[in-house]
Amino acid sequence: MPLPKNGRGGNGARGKATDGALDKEKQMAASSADAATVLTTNQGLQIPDNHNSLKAGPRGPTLLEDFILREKITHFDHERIPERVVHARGSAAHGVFQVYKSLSRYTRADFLQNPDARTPVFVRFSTVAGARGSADTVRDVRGFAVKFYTQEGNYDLVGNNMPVFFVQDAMKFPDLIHAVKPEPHHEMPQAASAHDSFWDFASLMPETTHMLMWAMSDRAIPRSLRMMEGFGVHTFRLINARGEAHFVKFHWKPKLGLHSLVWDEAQKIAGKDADFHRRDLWEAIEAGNFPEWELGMQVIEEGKEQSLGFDILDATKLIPEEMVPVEIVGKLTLNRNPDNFFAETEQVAFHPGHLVPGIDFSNDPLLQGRLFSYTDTQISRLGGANFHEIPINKAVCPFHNFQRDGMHRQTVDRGRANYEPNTLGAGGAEFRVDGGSNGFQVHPEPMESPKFRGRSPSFDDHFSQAALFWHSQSAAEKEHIVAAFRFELSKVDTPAIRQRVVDNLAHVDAMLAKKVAAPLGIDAPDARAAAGRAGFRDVRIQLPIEESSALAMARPPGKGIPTRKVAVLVADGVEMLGLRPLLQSLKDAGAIVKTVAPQLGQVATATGRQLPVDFTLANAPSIMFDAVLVAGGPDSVATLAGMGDAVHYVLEAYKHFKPVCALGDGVRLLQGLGIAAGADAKALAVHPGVVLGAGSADSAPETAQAFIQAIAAHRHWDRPGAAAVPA
Ligand code: HDD
Repeated sequence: MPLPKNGRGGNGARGKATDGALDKEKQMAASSADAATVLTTNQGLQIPDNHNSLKAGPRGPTLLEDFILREKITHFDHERIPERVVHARGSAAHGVFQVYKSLSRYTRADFLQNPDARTPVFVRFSTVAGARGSADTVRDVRGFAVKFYTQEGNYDLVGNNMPVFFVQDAMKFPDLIHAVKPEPHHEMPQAASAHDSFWDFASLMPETTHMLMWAMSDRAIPRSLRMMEGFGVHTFRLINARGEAHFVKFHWKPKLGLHSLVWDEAQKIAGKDADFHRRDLWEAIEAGNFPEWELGMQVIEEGKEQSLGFDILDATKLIPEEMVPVEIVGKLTLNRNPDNFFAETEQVAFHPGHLVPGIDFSNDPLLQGRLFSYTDTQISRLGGANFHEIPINKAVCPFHNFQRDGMHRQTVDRGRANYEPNTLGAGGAEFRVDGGSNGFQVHPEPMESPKFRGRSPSFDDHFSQAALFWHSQSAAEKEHIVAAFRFELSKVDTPAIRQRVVDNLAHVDAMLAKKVAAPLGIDAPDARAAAGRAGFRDVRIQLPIEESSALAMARPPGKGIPTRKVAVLVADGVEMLGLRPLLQSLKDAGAIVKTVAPQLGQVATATGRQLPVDFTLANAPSIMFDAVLVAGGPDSVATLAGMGDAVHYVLEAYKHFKPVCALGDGVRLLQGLGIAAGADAKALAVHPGVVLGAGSADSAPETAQAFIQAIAAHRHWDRPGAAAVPA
């Protein structure tokens, strides 16, 4: 490895970021292996027979001397490493990050200076509670961890898709995770918070209330990893070249908009396709539909943070965008799938303490605890202190120090000098690092205070931001939150725990608590009972706003429908005249259109041609799609109308508030299901998100426009009768 030109004052000359995007790819390629042409042992010995062990005769026992068999089995026996204690299930991709303009005003971080510089990144998304093999669409927080391979070292922004956290102090993290993970006596339930121990803990820790609101909201069941926001959560510091500091909160805003699933749908997908999010990310990147996020920053001048009213060191608080706007500063694009899941996605090691000059911590006690945890966990997970040498973790800039040896050391350090200062190193000149203005500089935050084990009183308010979140939601989102609390608490066996949760919720909003409690077989919520319990503090800060639109997912519908998936239900006799131009319009708008039929192969069209079939009704149910289109043609529709699977397909899409479009005779199918009422297409009472088309070539543009608009709106929550459709 080339040594950096270290002079006095640490890292001297280092490459300035220009187009670094390929650096990581090249570096990874240097460690990659292609498919074998001959088979060898790990020592390079060619193996002529990979099917048979060495035996004492054709029917005799296997011989201990079979070193080839032993090497193969031994390696296999050790193929697994411990999964992450949290965030075990994840999916990742490579990409690039670029700032829109220099951020030198705020930070000296090299990768945030030059809009032409492309910094390679590796991003891993994850669920928190489930094991490595658990389902993707469970109700959970999602991890959003970004590793920037900058010319000044790796910078990791290890965030989540929610801007706040359950607890305020790292001291409570192991308790939180023990409580949410499967219960220790029987290891159930998998990847779910809907059980006694989680809600027992949560109900005894009112500081969890704000995050509970997020976790029970639709944010916890994203439609796609590509359609969720990300947050650095903690307050960090940016330091500019003059040493001036600003506090900062980081945001990732998805270019595809913010979208969720419906809870019933999410649960079904978990069974039908446990890899739903992983597959979606993989396929989008393979198809060249590179997901993008914009980086946003809320910047607060040091000294001004006091005026916010709450403590920016408290990770259960966010800064409403109405109080400090989010400045959009750059773009992240994911454009390459990993070559090998284990080598990259599994072995990547993030750490909030992987910093670059110009970015620093705050004193958030949750963040401070994380600074210890991540290296420690990597040592246990990746088997030693040299995990920075694993290709996916390796910095693209030169790195050098006198940390040596240890398990699985890759680097062959040359020479005698493994200490500093020295004169026996390269060139014989004295090598000494003793300060200077290069490299990472500690922000000299003044600090003098007696030691203290406790919480700052400025962390005492647990409800005002939970209430802000609740009041900011749309009517549909509020309903979903109530339903989520009810679902989770109905799985809690101990009535006293259910009671404590709703008593706490009464401090957020009386109506919310009452609605949640109604079907739970417990007493009406009692805010006073909550206030009387140990650990409860009824402290409120006054927020200058009562609602924040950025906290709701409901937004004005976007115009585009890129990568939205549309199922087209067809059977023999399908009428193509109006269908073909409609499908073309959908594809032109960026949608992914798939034909779904009773069987694979082809269906015969009304004119006797062949239409290829992508999926069967059974293997790609409506929950795999964003919208459903029932094609026309009397025979095709008659076949579908007679099939339970097809009828269920349409009803289920309707129940999940998805756009449903029917052409020609397909309209009758919808009428029969009560989704559209009326005698003819013109006189139909059309429900929100239901589009009816004549099925002719002439009417195709109009139908396409209406259907595209309906898909862009994603879900149609104001649809009547959806709840009445059997699940
Ligand atoms: Fe953590 C992993 C995010 C608090 C201890 N955490 C982990 C990952 C993400 C987060 C995204 C997965 C990284 C990957 O993909 O490999 N964690 C957060 C956020 C937190 C947070 C946003 C609060 C704001 N975490 C937190 C605390 C502690 C930890 C308070 C311990 C004191 N987290 C860990 C860990 C993990 C981890 C045990 C498990 C695997 C790993 O680190 O690499 O160290």
